[in-house]
Amino acid sequence: MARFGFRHWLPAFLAITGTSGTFASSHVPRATWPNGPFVTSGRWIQDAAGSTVTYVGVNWPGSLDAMIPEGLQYQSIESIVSRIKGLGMNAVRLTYAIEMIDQYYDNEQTDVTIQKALTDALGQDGGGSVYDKIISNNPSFNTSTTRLEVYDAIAAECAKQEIYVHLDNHVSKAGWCCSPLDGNSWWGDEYFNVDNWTRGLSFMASRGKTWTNLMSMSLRNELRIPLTSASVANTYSWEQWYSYVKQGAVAINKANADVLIFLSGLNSDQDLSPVVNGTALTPGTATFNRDDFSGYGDKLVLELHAYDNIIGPGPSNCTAVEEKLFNTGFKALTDDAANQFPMVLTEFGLVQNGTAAQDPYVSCLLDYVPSRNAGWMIWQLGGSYYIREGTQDFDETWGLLNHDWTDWRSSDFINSSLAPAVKKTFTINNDPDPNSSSPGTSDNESKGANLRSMLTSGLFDLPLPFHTAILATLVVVFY
Ligand SMILES: *[C@@H]1O[C@H](CO)[C@@H](O)[C@H](O)[C@H]1NC(C)=O
Ligand SMILES: *[C@@H]1O[C@H](CO)[C@@H](O)[C@H](O)[C@H]1NC(C)=O
Ligand SMILES: *[C@@H]1O[C@H](CO)[C@@H](O)[C@H](O)[C@H]1NC(C)=O
Ligand SMILES: *[C@@H]1O[C@H](CO)[C@@H](O)[C@H](O)[C@H]1NC(C)=O
Ligand SMILES: *[C@@H]1O[C@H](CO)[C@@H](O)[C@H](O)[C@H]1NC(C)=O
Ligand SMILES: *[C@@H]1O[C@H](CO)[C@@H](O)[C@H](O)[C@H]1NC(C)=O
Ligand SMILES: *[C@@H]1O[C@H](CO)[C@@H](O)[C@H](O)[C@H]1NC(C)=O
Ligand SMILES: CC(=O)N[C@H]1CO[C@H](CO)[C@@H](O)[C@@H]1O
Repeated sequence: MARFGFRHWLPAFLAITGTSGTFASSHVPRATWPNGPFVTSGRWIQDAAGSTVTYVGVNWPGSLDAMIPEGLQYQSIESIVSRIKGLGMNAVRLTYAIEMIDQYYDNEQTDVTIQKALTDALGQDGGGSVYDKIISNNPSFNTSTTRLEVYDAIAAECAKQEIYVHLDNHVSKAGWCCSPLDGNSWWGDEYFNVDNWTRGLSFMASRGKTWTNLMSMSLRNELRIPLTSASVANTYSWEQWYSYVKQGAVAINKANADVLIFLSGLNSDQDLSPVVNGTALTPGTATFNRDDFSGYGDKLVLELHAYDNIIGPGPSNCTAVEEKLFNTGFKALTDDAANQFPMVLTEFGLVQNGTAAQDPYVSCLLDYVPSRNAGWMIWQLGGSYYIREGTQDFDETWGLLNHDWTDWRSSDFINSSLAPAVKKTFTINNDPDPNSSSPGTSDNESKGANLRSMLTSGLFDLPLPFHTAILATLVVVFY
């Protein structure tokens, strides 16, 4: 399709937000987009011109049983990416399973076709029917199209529409995530083989070199205590975390030195505080040291997740939500941090059924995270899965889109919560953009500088009782 630029999406975006004034200044297409590679400078992500980049996007799962990004039996890749663009967002967190790469190596270094992957996951009838629908919505695919070619096509369409791709290793064995019993929890867990993992990270980092818009990769989604084995559970610690994180980071950086590398924490990625505080990575005494990432210390970004269904009901008010986020990692954005990093809240979300859209927890997040100049990505875009936990065509009540991906599940949430938060994120950052002509996003350097210094001055430094990782993980609730 033709380039899907500013003029195309702007009217839809303004209609959604119901305004004609301020909007995301960083979304005006430039000849140089994406202007990578990105680097970090203190708490900021910057493009090659030194301009601040703030990720705002959605999750798009591709790591469930079929190992094909979801939704293609209902919509074309182009129209799904247009949804992301229509919200004014600039990024997608695309998930994949290490098993996809394991199968590539098992299959004489040839990826499995989507036709076979669907039959393997859904059976002959289910797989055949979904395959036919995928081809009818996405006619450039055929019997020889592989899963990796679908990833390539998504990245290409995202590039066309100027959406950054963040690749997320969600699981080792493909499937729904993330219980402490699923064998995917922690290095050495039943399916989480360390060598397969580093091989998979390297492989995807190399593959992504052919994409113009792969800006970053994660090491691993939601690390958690493995309850499948006492001996593996005994290795669940910050000290071990650090040793594996360094291995994973090397694997990505050697294969692709351009991408940013996202570090996720313990307790289902709800804690990175020893890294931020520079305290001991227990049970050892060593502390996080950027020199351990020699030559690419400026490529590291932190990611946290926040759900209110973990440890029972979440904090009941915004002060409590903010304290929790600050103490577990968002302090990285301030001068109080021993180690400053950019921070992206890569998962949070809620049931999209109208009433839940008033959830105070999510409204607090959508206020706080943009106000701290942090990035964010909501879980998740799609309305259904090819198969989840044994159920074909599983309905995703947390999806922004409805079951057949044709419309928003809760347009009220989109209009009154999500789109304004997107707008707020870009407005508050006041990202310098010579091509922006919007009145609401004046390129007022002093305004941006004042705001930034206020936000990083520690004014918001608040104490909080600390939950232990193990307790929280043991009582984790899986929605
Ligand atoms: C089948 O699809 C692949 C991309 O998935 C493409 O490269 C190839 O040219 C297509 N083959 C035919 C015969 O259309
Ligand atoms: C690691 O990958 C190989 C293929 O190279 C596969 O046979 C094996 O099952 C994988 N290991 C795990 C634990 O998944
Ligand atoms: C890190 O500092 C925050 C307060 O800024 C505190 O709440 C948290 O417990 C500290 N964590 C560690 C591991 O030092
Ligand atoms: C906010 O929640 C915290 C803990 O959840 C509680 O201690 C505090 O009193 C609450 N503050 C208000 C203003 O309700
Ligand atoms: C929305 O979903 C939540 C959680 O499943 C449920 O408690 C609530 O009753 C639902 N509300 C409506 C209006 O369906
Ligand atoms: C959301 O905005 C769209 C576009 O302006 C409108 O069509 C839709 O009715 C709105 N939905 C709600 C629930 O207000
Ligand atoms: C920029 O912001 C400062 C402080 O808010 C204000 O005093 C000044 O007039 C603004 N300048 C322009 C050109 O908008
Ligand atoms: C008016 C203006 O500043 N236009 C610029 C928009 O961005 C392109 C690409 O960076 C420049 O070439 C234009 O000069």
